[in-house]
Amino acid sequence: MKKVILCAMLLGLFGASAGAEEVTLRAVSAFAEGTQFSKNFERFVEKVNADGKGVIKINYIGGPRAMPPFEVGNAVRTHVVDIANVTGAFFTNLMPEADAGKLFSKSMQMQRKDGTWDYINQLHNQKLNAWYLARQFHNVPFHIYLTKKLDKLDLTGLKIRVTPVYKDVVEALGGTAVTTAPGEVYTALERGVVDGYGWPVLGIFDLGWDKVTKYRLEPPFYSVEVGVLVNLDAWKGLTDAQRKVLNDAALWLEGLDEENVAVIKAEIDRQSKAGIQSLDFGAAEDKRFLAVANDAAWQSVIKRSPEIGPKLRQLGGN
Ligand code: 173
Repeated sequence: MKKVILCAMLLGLFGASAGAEEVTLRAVSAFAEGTQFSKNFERFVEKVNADGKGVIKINYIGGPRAMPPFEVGNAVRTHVVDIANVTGAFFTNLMPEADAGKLFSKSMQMQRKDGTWDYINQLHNQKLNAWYLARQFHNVPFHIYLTKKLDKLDLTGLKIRVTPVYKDVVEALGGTAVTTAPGEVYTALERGVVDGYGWPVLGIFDLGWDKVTKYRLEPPFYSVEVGVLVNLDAWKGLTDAQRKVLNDAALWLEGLDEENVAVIKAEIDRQSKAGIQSLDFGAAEDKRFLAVANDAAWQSVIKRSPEIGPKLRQLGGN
């Protein structure tokens, strides 16, 4: 009996001290360190490490030098890492609906209020074994950039570098889609393997693409989605105090999206100073482009996921 009590006491003590211990999460980013779509995540890591002293710590391993970007989603799923900064377009192989985030341009404050985040989080729980902690860049659109001038809104005969974000719209406009990770875009352009590429309005200077880019096709379309995903087992293993540090920092991170309006203005200016011309075929063609982009994307999501796709569309994607 004494032994049992002693054991229970020891276990109890051990349990208590384990719960009070600082936990360390291993993190990676699908985007290069210090570049546009890693920057705010890196600020988030700093904030967690400052606010979470003695409670929770993030050990940031790095970007694509540490792990190929298209493997990051699977690394979260299988708990090779605990937390990651990654866009859904990089793991549609595991979760066909993952790139639908680009069709939700509502603020995250709204998405958390109206049930959108909740539904998207559940999908990540079920399909990727991940907790959808935060979503960044809802107010940053994409463009197609070109090395050649077009005389009409038609990509026939052109090869365009894509990810699942742009594949459907590029094909709907007659282009040939060539999938590459961001790290291969420069070489593909330089060697003429592609005549253009899809990318957000921000970030083309980070990897030197401005040197091989001549035109930015209008209009801007969709909405960047870069999520912060936590392996679901890791998430469930955290204490309330540890989760609170992450949640508070996640809301703060989402709030950083307010900076994007000014950042976009400055970046467009920088692009034109770098000699990149805006290619615009007028209001009617812009409207047609957006309709084609929107329809092609939803059709593709619904085709890949016939049950969930329509539900996502109903949730107020565009
Ligand atoms: O690689 C990409 O073009 C891509 O899909 C993406 C998604 C979000 C942010 C930046 C790039």
